[in-house]
Amino acid sequence: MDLYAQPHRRFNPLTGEWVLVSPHRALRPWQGQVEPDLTALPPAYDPDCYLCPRNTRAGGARNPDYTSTFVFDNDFAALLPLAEEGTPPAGLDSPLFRAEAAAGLCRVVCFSPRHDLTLPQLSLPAVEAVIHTWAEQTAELGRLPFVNYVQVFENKGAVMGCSNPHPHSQIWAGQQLPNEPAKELAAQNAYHQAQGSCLLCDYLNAEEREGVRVVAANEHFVAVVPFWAVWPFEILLASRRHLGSLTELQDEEIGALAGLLQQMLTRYDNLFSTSFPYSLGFHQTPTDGGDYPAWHLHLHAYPPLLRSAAVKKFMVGYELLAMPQRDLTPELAAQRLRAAGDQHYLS
Ligand code: H2U
Ligand code: ZN
Repeated sequence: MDLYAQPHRRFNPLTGEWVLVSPHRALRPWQGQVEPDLTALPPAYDPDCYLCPRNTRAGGARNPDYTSTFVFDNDFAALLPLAEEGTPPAGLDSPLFRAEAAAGLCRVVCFSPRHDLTLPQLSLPAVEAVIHTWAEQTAELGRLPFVNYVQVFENKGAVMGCSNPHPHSQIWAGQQLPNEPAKELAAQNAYHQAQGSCLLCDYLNAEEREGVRVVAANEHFVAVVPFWAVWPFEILLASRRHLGSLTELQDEEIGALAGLLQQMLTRYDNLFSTSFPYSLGFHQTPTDGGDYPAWHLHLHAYPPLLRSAAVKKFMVGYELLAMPQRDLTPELAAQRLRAAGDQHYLS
């Protein structure tokens, strides 16, 4: 079987799901060169932005004159701390109509006072401050009795449904393990039991030996387009050291993570000379007090763009009804990201 020419499916060992790869469809010409999009560069401060320093938010609260990261409770939180436990209402006690209370807390983390600077454009110390904040929030929220899992994520770009251009991330900390981490927990535990080693430690070693899907790496972290990537330029970034949570990162590792995150996001922006949209987030150990020796801290980045700043991949049709599918091979995607360079196109 030729993985670069023939339709085939690839297995995602982290979720137990398959992706269909159709490389023969991607043989059409690649229009690599694109003009930088300089038309809509935002101002450093926007008086109408809900997240800029000193401005009033949608909920009526006023932001402080912050100078580094700024964290606040989401004014429109999807999870609330006081979920009512107990018997569900009549009719909801059947296996066909299951529901349970879901407590939690949602916060917003502004990266910096600057309305115009995304993660790859901030200084390295500013990105380190963001990672420190994510780790502190994970520790603080994880200690709450009703929080058993802390999801740190950034949703960037209007095309991803991001409602505010001021660079920020979100944290949803909840009572239950959500679907994706739950699948990964089961898969990592099963692999650990069967092989006696860590799935992602073994995977990173194998990827580094092969090299073709590695986008960037440094002393402490490696970023690859995973063998089983679903999104065209999907990236999996993981620590070389086996650790489970952002809270376990040492200062030197935070510096290395900031550097590699900036480098991969710079490559994203350079690819189509645009501020690259994506959803990214960390998968880390649950905070229910249990031991999770098989869990390996990692970050997923899921960007929707396919061929240019304007051409997006849609997860519809076969993907919605059967399984995800891609044309561009992960190996070619990694090659293009390596070729995109690590000097930001706006710098
Ligand atoms: P996005 O990351 O999808 O843009 O969402 C921004 C979040 O910020 C969203 O969850 C919150 C929204 O509820 N928000 C506030 O809490 N206060 C505001 O004044 C504006 C936005
Ligand atoms: Zn702003």
